[in-house]
Order: sequence, then structure tokens, then C-alpha cells
Amino acid sequence: MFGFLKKGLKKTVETIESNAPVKREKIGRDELEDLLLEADVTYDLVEKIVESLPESVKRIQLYNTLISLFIYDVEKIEPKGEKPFVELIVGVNGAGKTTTIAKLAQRYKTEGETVMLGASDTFRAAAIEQLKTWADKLDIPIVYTKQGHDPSAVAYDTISSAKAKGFDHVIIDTAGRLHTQTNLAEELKKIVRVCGKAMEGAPHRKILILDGTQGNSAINQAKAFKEMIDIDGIIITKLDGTAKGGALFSIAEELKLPIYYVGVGERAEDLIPFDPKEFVNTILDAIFVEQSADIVTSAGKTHNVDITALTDSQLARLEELLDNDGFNLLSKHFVSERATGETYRLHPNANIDLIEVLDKDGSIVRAYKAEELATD
Ligand SMILES: Nc1nc2c(ncn2[C@@H]2O[C@H](COP(=O)(O)OP(=O)(O)OP(=O)(O)O)[C@@H](O)[C@H]2O)c(=O)[nH]1
Ligand SMILES: [Mg+2]
Repeated sequence: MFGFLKKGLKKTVETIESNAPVKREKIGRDELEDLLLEADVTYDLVEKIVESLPESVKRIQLYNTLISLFIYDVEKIEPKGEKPFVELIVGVNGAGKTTTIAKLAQRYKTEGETVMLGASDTFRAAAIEQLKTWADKLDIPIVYTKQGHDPSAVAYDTISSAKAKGFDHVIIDTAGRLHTQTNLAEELKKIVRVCGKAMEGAPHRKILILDGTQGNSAINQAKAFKEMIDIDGIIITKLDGTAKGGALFSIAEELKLPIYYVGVGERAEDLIPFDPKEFVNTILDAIFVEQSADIVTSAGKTHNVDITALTDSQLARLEELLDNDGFNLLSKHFVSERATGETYRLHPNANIDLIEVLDKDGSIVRAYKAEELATD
């Protein structure tokens, strides 16, 4: 969906724009420092960012510095081989675990895959009810027991049942708070162990849910969970409800964990794959007049391949062409392939009047002639 992340980052973008109302080609280092601090980038990181920049900063210079914060070695964990692919969802209470599970389940279901949920937050009766309500709404099977029962047993039963029925995915909810932190650590470790007994290699992904409205304070929380069980990646929720979107830079830089998705609302559809380039460009669009570094303008060309300048009908035509080839348009820079869930970059190549779909290595997966977008 077009501009989805932009909508999710509305409050962050508005705060930047209210602090720097006039967009420009260059921004002074001091002013940039203030903007980043306002957006909840940690003080130390702001210092580190501006250190390498000149007195007056151009978009491309800031882009390169900011994007580098997301570049670190991460292990890509994907469903392969034996089913089901088991995901364990952890995080403090209220972070958005249960809602995110519903969103993930919905996503897998839309991709044509089968999902089973496990209600391992047995600490509160309401938690079981909440997941059940989502399961009913999305028409997805769920394994649960009574409040107070062993959460590990629920995880075991969910995986066993999904395995027997050949399900593609299992997603397991957990409690965010127990009587003490030690209890929580012990419980999570036990769930992890028991998942491994139900299926070798499970849980395949241990995902930490962080509440985006907490900004930087989420970092210490994340470190605590990392110590309890080895976290594979994170999902940041409630980005729509905060002006602290800049905290993602600090979270990435400090934790060096992949950010799989961001939550941008309360509905099942409000979960979008996180793309660092799109994130950085959305922030930069609030500061600079210049367009994204990816966009090559089509000045002097017969056909218009500048995606930012496409008319509504040209854009609709592009979306239609992509759709026919199995792609969903995510934003003006990215598409996702429905069959695989892979994200590809959309690159307007003004030199040869093509709109190209590029993979991570820059190889062309598909290309559309600009003239194909003509609607008359
Ligand atoms: N605006 C917004 N609200 C969200 C988002 N994700 C979750 N919420 C809301 O945050 C609140 C808490 O979400 P839950 O999913 O219940 O959180 P939890 O981590 O399961 O909480 P416990 O079960 O109490 O540990 C709910 O009101 C959700 O609707 C999001 O991306 N945006
Ligand atoms: Mg919950």
C-alpha cells in the first residue's frame, strides 16, 4: 500500500517539520542535532552521527550516515524444510505481543499459508481470551488451556498438533510479566527448551516485541530479554502513536538485531515489513527539498519514469502491472512479491525509460517500459 510507512511515521515527521518548518537543500549541524534529539535518537548516537558530517549537511551525506546504522551482520532465518515454522513472541506486558501475533497470522494467511496459535500467556485469563477472540475473528485454530496452567505444555501441544496436521506456521504468545523477573526468565527458558523437545530446532525465531512509544527506554528492556533468551529479531509496535520514531536508529545501533516489522495501528493489516531505506528516506523527506537518492528524474526524456511525479492514473497502471506479475506496491520505493514475501526495490531508470524491480544485489527481476504506463 502506498505511503504506509509514511502514515505510520506521521507524528515523528510532524514533529520534525514543526521544528524545521522550511525544507531546504542543506541543514546546519546544530539544527540537525536538535531535530534528532527531538525524535528520540539517544544523545550519544546523535553525537556520533554529527561527528562525521560537515558544518552544513546535504541529504545524501545524512542518508549515508543514517543508513549505515542499519548495516550489520544478521542471520536470515526463514521457513525451510520441516513444518511448522515456530515463532515465539516475547516482550513486557502491554508491548503489543498479542495484537502483533494476530497481525502476523493474518499476513501468513493472506499469503496462503496455514497458521496455528498457542496461548502460552496463561498468567492472566484475559490474555487467553484476547488471543482466542483474534483467532475467532481471523478464523485460525488456537491451542489454549485454563489460566495458571503450564505455558510450556501449551507450546508443546501447539507444535505437536501443527506438526501432525502439516501446518506451515506456529506462533506462540507468552506472558510479559510474572511475579518476579526471575520467574519470567525461568519460564521463558523452559518454553524454549520444551519447544525444542516438541520439534528439533524450534522455536525457529524468538521475536521481541518493543513498544515504540517508549522510544529509547525500550533498549534496556531489550537487553534484559536478550540475556534471558537469545532474541533473533524485533518488531516495534505503535509507531503510529509516537513522535519518537528516531529511537529506531538507536535501537538498531545498540542491539544490532534485525527489525522484522513495524506496527502502525491496531488493525490486523497494520504490520509492515521494515525497510531501513524507506525509513531513512521518510525521515529525510521531512527535512530536505531534494527527493530521495533513489529517484532519478526524467528531465528531457520522452516518458516519465519519476515515480514521485506519476499521475494517479499512471500510478494505478503501474500497480496493475505489478499486480499481474505477483507484486504488491508497498511504497514509492518498494514492492513485495506475494509468493515469497520478498521485498524488492523499485528503481526508475531514466536513462533507458524503464521502471525496474531490483533485488538486494541490484539485479533486475522485472522491468516496465515507461510507455506502458500511458493510459490514453
Ligand atoms: N496504535 C497502535 N496500537 C497498538 C499497536 N500494537 C498494539 N497496540 C495496542 O496496544 C495495546 C496492548 O497490546 P497487546 O497486544 O494486548 O499487548 P501485549 O504485549 O499482548 O500485552 P499483555 O498481554 O498485557 O502482556 C492494545 O490496546 C493494542 O491494540 C500498534 O501498532 N499501534
Ligand atoms: Mg497479550
